[in-house]
Amino acid sequence: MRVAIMGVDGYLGWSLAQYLASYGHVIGGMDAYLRRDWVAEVGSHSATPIAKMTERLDAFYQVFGKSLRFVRGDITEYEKVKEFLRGFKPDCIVHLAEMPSAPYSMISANHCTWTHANNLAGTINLLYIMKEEFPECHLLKLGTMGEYGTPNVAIPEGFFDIAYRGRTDTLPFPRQPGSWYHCTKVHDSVNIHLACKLWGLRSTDIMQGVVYGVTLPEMLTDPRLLTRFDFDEAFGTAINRFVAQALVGVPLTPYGKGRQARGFLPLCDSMQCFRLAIENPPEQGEYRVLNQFEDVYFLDELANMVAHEANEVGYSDIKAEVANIENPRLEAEEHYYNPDRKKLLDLGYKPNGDIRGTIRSMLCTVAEYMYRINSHKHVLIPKIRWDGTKDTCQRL
Ligand code: USQ
Repeated sequence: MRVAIMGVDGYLGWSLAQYLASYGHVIGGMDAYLRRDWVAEVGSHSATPIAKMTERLDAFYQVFGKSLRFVRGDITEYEKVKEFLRGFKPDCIVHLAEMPSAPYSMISANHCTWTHANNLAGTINLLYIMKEEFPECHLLKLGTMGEYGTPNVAIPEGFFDIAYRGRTDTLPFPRQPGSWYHCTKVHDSVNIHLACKLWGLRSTDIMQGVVYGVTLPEMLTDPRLLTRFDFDEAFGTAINRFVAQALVGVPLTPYGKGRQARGFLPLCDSMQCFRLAIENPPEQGEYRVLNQFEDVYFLDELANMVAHEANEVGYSDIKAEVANIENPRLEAEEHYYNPDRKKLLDLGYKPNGDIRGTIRSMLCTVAEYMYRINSHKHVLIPKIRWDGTKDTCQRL
C-alpha cells in the first residue's frame, strides 16, 4: 500500500516509516521538524543522536532499497499538504503531525492556544483534502487513551450502549481529558467523526497508551536510522524517563503517590498495531475507534521495575533508586482503571509481553548515550505545573 506519514521525522513517524517499508509498503512523508524545535525549547535533546533528514533518507534508501518520498512542510499549510498528497496518491494517511506533549501544552496561554491551533487545523486540513481529492483514502489518526481520563467504570473502545430514561442508544463514551493537549485530541475525534458522517470518509482513531522503547530491529543496521529518545519532562514518556534516570543516577520520579494506572505499550507493538489497522481498513463512511496498549501498569510499579532491571544489568556503576516527587500535574493518583482492548486482538495483534526484556534492551541501547543525558540532567526533574506555579518539584 502507499502510506503517507504526516510527522515522519518524529519518534513514532520515523519508526513507522521503517517498519512499514520492511513489510513492503511504499512510504511518503511530510514534516516541518517541529519536534526538534520543541525539545530544544524545553532545554533538552534526544539521547540518541538524530541524523539530519537528508542523512536519514540516504540511509533509508540504502537499507530498504527504495526511496521515501519526503517533503518538508507544515500540516497547517493547506495547499502544501494538498500538493504533497496529490503527488504521492496515498491509500492511507497516517496522521502523527501533532504536538504530543501534555506538559508542553500547560506551560502558558500561548502554548495552550498554539497546541489547539496546530493540532486542530492539521486534522481539519486533512479531512477537507480527503473530501476533495481522496474520498476513499483511509485516515489513521493518532488519538490517545488520555481522551477518556480515568472514570470509575470500565472504558470501552470509543462507543458504549446506554439505557437512559426508558430509551437506548449507542453513543461516544464520555471524554474527560486531563490536559490542554488531551483536549485537542478529543476535539479532533469529534471533528473526524463528523467528517465521516458528513462526507462518508473512513477513519481509524487510535486511542494509544503511553509508548516506551528506543529501537526496532530495522534501525540497528545503521545509526542514521535511529529514532529519537526524549527524556525531558515534556517529551519523554514515563518509562523512557525512568530508564534515563536509572542510567545517570537520578532517583526515578513517580509523581505523587505513583498509583496512577495507565496503558503502556512498547514501540514494536505500536508499530504492529498501526500496520494491522492500515492493512485492515474500516468500511467507507466508518469512524472506527481502537484502544491500543499492551497492558495496564501503575507508575510506581514501573519505576521499581526499571530500577530493579538497571541494578541487575549494571550498565551504570550507580545504584538506581526510586524516590517519589511532588506531582506537577493535577490528576488522580489512586483510581480505578479498566479499559478494553479487544478490537486490535481481533485484527491479529500479538502483544510483545516481555516488558522486563524490553526495559533491559532499552538500558543497553541508551547506556551508549549516557553522556548526552548527563549533559542535560536538569530536565529529569519536573517543573511544568498544571496549577501554573513555577517552583521546581520537591522529593516527597
Ligand atoms: N509520570 C510520572 N513520572 C514521570 C513522568 C510521568 O509519574 O517522570 C506519570 C504522569 O503523571 C502520568 C503518567 O506517568 O500519570 C504518564 O505520563 P507520561 O508523561 O508518560 O505520558 P502522558 O503525559 O500521559 O502522555 C504520553 C504521550 C502522549 C500520549 C499519552 C497516552 O506523551 O502523546 O497521548 O502518553 S495516555 O497517557 O494514555 O494519555
